[in-house]
Amino acid sequence: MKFSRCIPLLFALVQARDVVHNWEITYITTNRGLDQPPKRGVGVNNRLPLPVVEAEIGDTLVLNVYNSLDTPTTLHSHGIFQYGTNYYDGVPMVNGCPIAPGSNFTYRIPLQQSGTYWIHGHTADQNYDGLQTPLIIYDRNDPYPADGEYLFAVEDWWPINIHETLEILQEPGGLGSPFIYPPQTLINGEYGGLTKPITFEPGMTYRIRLVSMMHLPLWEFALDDHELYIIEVDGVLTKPKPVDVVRLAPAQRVSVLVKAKESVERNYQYHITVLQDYVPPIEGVFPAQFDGNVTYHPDAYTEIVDIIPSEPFDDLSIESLDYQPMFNAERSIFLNLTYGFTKDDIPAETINLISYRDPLVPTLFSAMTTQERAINPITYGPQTNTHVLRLNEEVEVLFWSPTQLPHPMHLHGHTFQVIERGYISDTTGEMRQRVPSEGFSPLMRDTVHVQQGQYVIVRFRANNPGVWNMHCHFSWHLGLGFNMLLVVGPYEIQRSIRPPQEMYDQCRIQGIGTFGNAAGHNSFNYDGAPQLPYFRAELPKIAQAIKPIAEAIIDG
Ligand SMILES: *[C@@H]1O[C@H](CO)[C@@H](O)[C@H](O)[C@H]1NC(C)=O
Ligand SMILES: *[C@@H]1O[C@H](CO)[C@@H](O)[C@H](O)[C@H]1NC(C)=O
Ligand SMILES: *[C@@H]1O[C@H](CO)[C@@H](O)[C@H](O)[C@H]1NC(C)=O
Ligand SMILES: [Cu+2]
Repeated sequence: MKFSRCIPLLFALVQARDVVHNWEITYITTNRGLDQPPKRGVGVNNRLPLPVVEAEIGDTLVLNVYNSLDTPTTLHSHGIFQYGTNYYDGVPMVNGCPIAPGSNFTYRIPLQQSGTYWIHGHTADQNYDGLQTPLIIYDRNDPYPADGEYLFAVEDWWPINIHETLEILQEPGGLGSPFIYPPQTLINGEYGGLTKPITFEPGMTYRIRLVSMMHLPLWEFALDDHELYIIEVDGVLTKPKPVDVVRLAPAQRVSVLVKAKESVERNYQYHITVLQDYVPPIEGVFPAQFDGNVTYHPDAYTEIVDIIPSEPFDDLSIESLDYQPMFNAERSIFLNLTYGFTKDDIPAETINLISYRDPLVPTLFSAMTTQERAINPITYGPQTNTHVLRLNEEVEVLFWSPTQLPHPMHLHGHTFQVIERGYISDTTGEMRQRVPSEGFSPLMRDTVHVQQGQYVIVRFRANNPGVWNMHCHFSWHLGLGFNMLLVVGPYEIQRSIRPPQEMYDQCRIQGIGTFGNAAGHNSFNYDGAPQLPYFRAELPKIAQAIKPIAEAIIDG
């Protein structure tokens, strides 16, 4: 993959087609060209990074996967609604069975949205070890045409793999810290410090796509002395919003339009800054700044600025382009985002003190096969934290983050409106920010960053029959159980969702049941289902443990 690409827009009429990728998912031992020991990563066709996937709206994305790993795998197309194709959403034991080692599976995904997405592994956090890539869906009738575009996909690469990381995080008492093996930043698959120039031609308009494939830190994009206009957030077109800087949490995407200057007298710089917010300071890692040139003319003088803007992303001041007033709150769901310790003092991430565990039967199959019991959340087991929603119900979710850790919360199969943000400690409500309730089209997105000590309210219409995950997109947190399920329209699922035979074959070869409740029974009987770990009172220990280690790294 090239560091940055300039794609002339083609206005030729092309028929909807299959965009086919043949991916053998393989282990690959690499340090990604970084000053780090190599680790065993997960790549495709013995390569990392994966190729960027490009398609047009209306195309069908065909991913022919062969699993060469010694463990199951899946691919999730993040932000793609999968309307009618819930079984291709790629969460193992939720949307179906994973792809067994040594076997094939084909995802056939009709692309009904345009914009900036990404594909990533959703089994055992394989994305943490490299299995992830941008997915760009063009629209030849895009209301924001550009003369060219550039892509910046940014990820953190850790020198130990996800299993080793989770082992450290699960040390009794929460005393382990993966920060003793600090990551490096990759931009478009290469070391961030290799920032390459991008070229601007006078008078042209460029679209810059920003994709956060990070597992932990936030980052920002700025371009000196040029105005950036946000036009897309998480695949949703917005009214143009001028900003100096764009901040992205893990799993978020933003496109900006930039108008090039009329003259070639000067060159400029763009900046990708990895923030040191809620992570310990580690020299050259958190924070880190990568500057690249914006070249108008090879001989022109490059303007170097001292101050690079930095600011939070103001979801509440941006409007979606298609007018959709605030949804109602026919149902409110309160989610306390905390962590706890099991009786053995093992840290676990929780939502309402429930730490997610896979059911024995994939939840989609439970919804399909339990008749009228499918509307009862306990059918899906106590450990999946399932809420059952009526089709087209308008739902409000309050994400409450009382700890010292923020959470980028992602909902599958839908976008939600960001309605309100505030501080948990703000008992008077003075610092509350809320969108206007009339004449405003709240920003819709699929991943919202809930900052430490804050709450965020979102609303959405549950218009997509299927089983959908809602989880934190920090890979560490997801790996420690920070996950829950929404079953939307169980009767509509029973009527309309038909997984392909290939999916049933996968279940069969792995001995996974496709009938009954979370425990595979055709009644309210949960014998054999995973049980909830018991939690003793939560203490914000993890963040405290990180601090002395971080200080030692800086001093040493
Ligand atoms: C998987 O698909 C490839 C390509 O179509 C084929 O060559 C191979 O035999 C298949 N493997 C299995 C185990 O079905
Ligand atoms: C950016 O431009 C400056 C000034 O022309 C030059 O010194 C520097 O090497 C360039 N950096 C990169 C990464 O191309
Ligand atoms: C959220 O969970 C924490 C930890 O269990 C608890 O101390 C706090 O009271 C809960 N907050 C609410 C509003 O339920
Ligand atoms: Cu989290």
